Formats: sequence, structure tokens, C-alpha cells
Amino acid sequence: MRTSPFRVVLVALGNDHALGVRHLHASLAARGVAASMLFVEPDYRQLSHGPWFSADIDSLLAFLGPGDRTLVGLSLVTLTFPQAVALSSALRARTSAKILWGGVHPTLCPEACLPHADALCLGDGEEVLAVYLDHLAGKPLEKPVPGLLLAGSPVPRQPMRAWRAELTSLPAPSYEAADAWHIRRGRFYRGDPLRGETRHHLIASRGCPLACSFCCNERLQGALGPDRRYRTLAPRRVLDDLHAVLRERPGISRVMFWDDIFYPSQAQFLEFCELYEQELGLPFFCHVHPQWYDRARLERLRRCGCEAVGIGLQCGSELLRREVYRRPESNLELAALCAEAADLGLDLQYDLIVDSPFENDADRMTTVDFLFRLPRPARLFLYPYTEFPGTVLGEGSWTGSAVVRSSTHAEDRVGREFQVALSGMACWGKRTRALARWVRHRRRPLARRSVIALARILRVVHLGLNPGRRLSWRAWPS
Ligand code: B12
Ligand code: SF4
Repeated sequence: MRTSPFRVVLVALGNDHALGVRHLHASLAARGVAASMLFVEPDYRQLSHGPWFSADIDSLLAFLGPGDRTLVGLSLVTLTFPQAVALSSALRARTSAKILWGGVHPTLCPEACLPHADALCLGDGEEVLAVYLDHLAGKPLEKPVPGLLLAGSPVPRQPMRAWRAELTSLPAPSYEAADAWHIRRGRFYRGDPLRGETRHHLIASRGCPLACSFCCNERLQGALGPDRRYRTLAPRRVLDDLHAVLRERPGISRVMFWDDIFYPSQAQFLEFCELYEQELGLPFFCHVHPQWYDRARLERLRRCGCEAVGIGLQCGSELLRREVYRRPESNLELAALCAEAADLGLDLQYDLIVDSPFENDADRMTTVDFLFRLPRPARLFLYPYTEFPGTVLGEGSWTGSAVVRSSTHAEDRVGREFQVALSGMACWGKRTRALARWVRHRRRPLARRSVIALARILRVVHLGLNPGRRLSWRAWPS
């Protein structure tokens, strides 16, 4: 392994999967450049329980030392922007390390990020990181590099992003790197935070064939044009990578595909299923969508080892889903897909957006009613409505929709917490269904405070009754 004249430390914030950092580490290794991976507070669910960062910063500074000839590559999303700012200003104040930011947030919001770093990577980072390292080592930049923005340079109105047209030539993400570290609650540990994990996480695509208004992909694709939007890793490559993973980590017993929609193309889907069934057959999880999945496809998935599918419902109101979230699917299609999946014995995970300012009480109840019509039990992942900067929703450019945004949604009688509790209950089963119906059909509405108190009790009961079933439910930092 060639030693770079710069020590490279790739830092993931609040993210043990951190596929971006793992891909960058692997691509540097393939170029012969050694780098460390450092996962700071790897459990992202901790992020809402802050402030946890000051002890983490001390640990990190101790690890870096004076930071001479060191490049710190920070990977962040909007949620971890405050932590990235705190960390970078401590680095600037106490070390001479160079700081390069990359990830979804710098890609969508370069103006907000550039003041905090020496350079930003916009889009795919493999080439940009290598070019920036060469630049630090003294190689001049002869022309603008797509995806690389240096501090002090003006941010163009439409900055160029780095995009790889194909993924297959990239190395597989690093999981067993010798130089991996993590910091948990301020304490430093050697090793990958996923060491010993029995599930292997991977993504076989970048981008997405859909373009929801709340998602980064809509904006990222806009700059690309339809032919380059969505890139997949060839099924043969996925299988080869998985064989290599199992050789290194024989304890892996499940595979988690994090693609937003798993192999929409029929040819690749069939090829994957055939190879996976013949060569692996390990239980796996993936996300499906009614536009591409029907009973035949679910059956094929089941046969080759799939044990659970995730389905993005978002809400029960078709109008809201279509007009605001820009999702094409109908309730009928979603319900049919869920029913087929349950019928085939697949475990279900439903993704929902809660606390939307576009919802009124009636819409919230529509969601709860819709959930009651779907197969149970199911794992429920609740995402608080968030206007991520740089997305259609974040820029308020959803105008023209037939749905009115409420200015008082925080005061709604059936508040978010209540909807969360009811939605959770809708997925549990008979035990709690009667209670949910009682709460909903009370003639006199409960006062907001009682609603919230009840919701909290229900949540505790939910977790008590279903210890294996996680309910992501947390406030979004403003
Ligand atoms: C898989 C996934 C997850 C997984 C794994 C997380 C992960 N980030 O690896 C899990 C389930 C854990 C997860 C959790 C969350 N996620 Co998520 N997730 C995704 C998803 C679908 C794919 C990400 C991915 O792995 N891509 C593949 C890798 C290779 O690409 P990448 O991460 O973008 O990295 C490349 C470049 O960005 C760049 N790069 C990245 N970092 C750096 C650093 C440097 C120094 C450089 C040079 C380059 C660079 O180079 C990389 C390689 O080319 C994206 C949607 C999407 N399509 O991006 C949402 C997404 C990232 N998630 C999102 C959110 C909101 C979350 C949560 C907050 C949800 C929650 N309820 O808490 C948490 C936050 C966790 C965290 N701290 O990141 C949002 C973030 C939006 C935003 N603007 O911040 C996204 C974009 C989806 C959306 N709604 O738009 N997520
Ligand atoms: S389906 Fe998921 S990844 Fe694709 S655009 Fe919508 S939210 Fe984004």
C-alpha cells in the first residue's frame, strides 16, 4: 500500500452503515492509498438525544494530534450538519488539518457548507477525493474539477457535481479495514462499529427512478438528465461481492439491501434472483414499490431468499401523496402489494411520514384508517416530515398543489404524537386495536395534553409488547 504524503481520516457522523465513507475508503485502497475510517457516535438514533458532541470532539482531537499533513474527510447529511460545524471549527482552532466535506448536505447546500471546510465534494466522491489529495500533495488543478469546490471560490448558481456513469468498476465498500475506529459517548474504540454484526448492509444502485419532492434524489437527478439518473450495480458483481464478504465474515446470516427500489429493471431483477438463489440463498431485506412489483415478482423474491420487504406508504391521503410528495402510487396499489407480500409470508416494514403541515386531523385519521386496512403485524418506520434544504419541499416549490399548507399544524388537536401512537397501534394486532378505536371514537375530543400523555403511555406499552419491533419516533432538530 502506497503511503500518501497526507494522512487521510474519513469521518462518518452518526452513522455506522456509512456506505459513502466505506466506498471512499475502498476506492482509496484500490488506488493504493491507506486511510483510516472513524465512526463518531455511530448509532444515528442517538442524534436526537444530544448534546453528546463535546466529549467526542476531545477524543477525536486526541486521535488526530496536531493534524500536520492530515486530511479529514467529513461525511454528513443535514441532520449532522451542526455536529460537522462544531467538529470542523474545533479542528480549525486546534489543528492544522485540512478539512474536506462531502455527502448529501454539502451536495445540495454548498453555500451553507463551504465556509466551514477547506473544500467540498458535491456528488460522488471517489474521483474528487483522489484529485483533492493530489492537489494537497502539490499537483496544481489545471481546470475546474466537477464536484470539487475550494474554499474562497464563489459557489456557482448551478455547481457541477461529480457523477459516475457506472458503478461496476468500483471496489466493494470496506467492512474489515484494519484502520477502523469508532467513538461512542466520547470514548474511543478500535475497530469497525459493525464488527460482529450478523447482517451485511449494501446498496446496489445510486439515485432513484422516482423523484419525490422531499428527497434529495429529485434534485440530484434534475442535473443529470434521464439517461444518467439511475445507476445499478450488475447482479453478477453484487454476488461476487457477497461471496467475498462471506469469506471474510462467515458470521453474516442476513443481507440488507438499502436501495430505495430494488432492481426495477426486469432483466436485472431476474438475473439477480437466479444468481442469488443458486449461489447464496441467505435471508434478505429490500424495498419494493407497486410500480415495479406485483405478485409474480414478490414470489420470485421470496423463492430466492427474501424474508422481508419495506414499502414506502408515506401517508393515507392519495391527494397529499400525489400533489405534495409527488408519489405516483394509489392506496389500492399499495394495499394490494402489502396483501400479496403478507400472503407470501414476507415480513413487512411500512415507512410513513408523520407530522406533515399539509395534513389536517382528517388526513391523519385517513392514514390511521389506511393502516388498519393493511396486513399486520408490520414494523413501522416513522419519519418526521422534514423540509430538507435543497429539495423541492425545502424550497417551497410545491406551489400549484391542491393541498393547503397549514400554518397552525403544531396546534392541531390530533397532534403528531397522537398520530404516531395510533399509527403504531394500527400495526400491532388485535390486542391494541380496540383501545385505538376507543380513543378515536370518543365523542368529546381529548385535550392536547391528555393526548400527548396517552401517546407516551402507548409508546411505552408498544415497546413493552413488541420488544423486537423498533418504532423510530423522535423530534427533528430545528
Ligand atoms: C441507505 C440510507 C440510509 C441507511 C444508511 C445510512 C447511510 N448514509 O449510509 C440508514 C437506514 C442507516 C439511514 C439512516 C438515515 N437516513 Co438515510 N439514506 C440512505 C440512502 C437511501 C442511501 C445512502 C447511500 O448509502 N448511498 C450510497 C453511498 C455510496 O452514497 P453517499 O452516501 O451519497 O456517498 C457518496 C457521496 O455522497 C460522497 N460522499 C459522502 N460522504 C463524503 C465525504 C467526503 C469527504 C467526500 C469527499 C465525499 C463524500 O461520496 C460517496 C461515494 O460516492 C439515502 C438516499 C440516497 N439515495 O442518497 C438516504 C438519505 C441519505 N437518508 C436520509 C435521512 C434523512 C436519514 C436519517 C436522518 C433518517 C432517520 N430517520 O433518522 C438517518 C440518518 C443517518 C445518518 N447519520 O446518515 C436523507 C438525508 C437527507 C438530507 N438532506 O440530509 C437521504 C438523502 C434520503 C432523503 N430523504 O433524501 N439512511
Ligand atoms: S422513492 Fe425514496 S429515494 Fe426514490 S425519490 Fe422517493 S424518497 Fe427518494
